[in-house]
Amino acid sequence: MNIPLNKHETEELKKFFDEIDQDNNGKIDRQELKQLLETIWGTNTDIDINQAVQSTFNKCDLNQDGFISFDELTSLAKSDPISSDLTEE
Ligand SMILES: [Ca+2]
Ligand SMILES: [Ca+2]
Repeated sequence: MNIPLNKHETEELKKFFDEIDQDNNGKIDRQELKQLLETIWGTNTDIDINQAVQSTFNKCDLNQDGFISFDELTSLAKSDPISSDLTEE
């Protein structure tokens, strides 16, 4: 599946990306993703956040440089409903 996001979806995704990208360097690192998940799930959760971070990176970090770029997040949003779940927070 390769459906282009419409303008609205791209803007929403960009906002979401900017929220995660706390140091505004244009890419999401593991620490930033971890903080996001801790914000969503809290620290008193049965979910293994480190594991979730790892599996998210396995899925998102297409060029495996250790960061998730906006392009990579966009690709994920097009192919995997998990990120639209997150944006519905
Ligand atoms: Ca960053
Ligand atoms: Ca990457």
